[in-house]
Amino acid sequence: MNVVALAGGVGGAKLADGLSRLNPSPTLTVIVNTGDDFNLFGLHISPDLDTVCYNLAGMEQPDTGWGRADERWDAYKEIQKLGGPDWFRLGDRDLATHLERTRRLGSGEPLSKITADFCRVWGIDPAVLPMSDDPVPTMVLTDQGELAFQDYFVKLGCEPAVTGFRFQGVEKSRPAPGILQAIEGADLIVICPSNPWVSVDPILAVPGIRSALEEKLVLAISPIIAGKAVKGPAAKMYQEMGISPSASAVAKHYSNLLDGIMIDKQDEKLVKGIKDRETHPLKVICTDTWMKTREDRVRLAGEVLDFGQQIIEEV
Ligand code: FO1
Repeated sequence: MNVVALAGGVGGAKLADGLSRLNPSPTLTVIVNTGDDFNLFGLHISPDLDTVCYNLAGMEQPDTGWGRADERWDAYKEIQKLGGPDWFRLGDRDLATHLERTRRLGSGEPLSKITADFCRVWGIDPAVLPMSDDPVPTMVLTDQGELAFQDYFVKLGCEPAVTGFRFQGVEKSRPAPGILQAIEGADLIVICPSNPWVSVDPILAVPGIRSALEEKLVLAISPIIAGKAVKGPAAKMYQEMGISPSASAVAKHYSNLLDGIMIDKQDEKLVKGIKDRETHPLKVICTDTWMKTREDRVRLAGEVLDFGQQIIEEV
């Protein structure tokens, strides 16, 4: 089966990892949000690309889900001593990724090519594609004004109240090479349990991606369980945007793009409402969507493919 997964952040990385470890494994392409990318110390940092890659390579930091396992923090501690910016923690091994990526970007290579080369070195089988080679930084509109994404997310700890989002330059951006072909050839599109507002919407906003997906079988996994986000500010964002956070809100968020949604068994009471809604009723599977262990990732990924297969066979 040809599968394309849309991912950003830790939840997306975990499910992408589960999909890649299935046996038999699908032919997998992971399209990753780069709206979180930013520059620090002159380095180009791509947190979601790195989180996805480190997880696929089995070398992620288990406590946080981002950054490298067995990390050392010598450079970070020295920067702290010098009074430099320490709000964004960059480990020594992780720094090597940013240094080499920045060097290659500086000599004119596209992010997609650099990512593909890194993936080869790290022994990653799936194709990992940044949503675009063009910069599309996410700006968060808040009660404290417009903030660059990492300033909102890490420096201010998602404290400001959100009023909207702007994906800067998105209208002129192009999907990275290989994205439209991968979608075209896909039997199933999986929207991973990533933050709909700031991990998935930036991908969908790149011209050509959403319309290509509309032709396809698309399943999402809700990142909201029992009204709370497994990780990060998704539920807080829904609330601040005047929407009660729930798996139903996630289903509505993706509106006519979806064919089905997987929600957590804690949200069983929402199944009927999503299945029977007047506009665009969806197929729903209720299961344990919380990925605590690597085995959970693979089990959930298997259930996602079974769900897709079931819909393919019904048509
Ligand atoms: N998230 C934090 O909350 N604090 C950090 O210091 C931090 C450092 C960091 C370094 C490298 C990296 O790839 C990711 C890092 N993240 C950090 C996570 C990241 O900024 C966010 O989780 C994503 O951008 C949201 O998906």
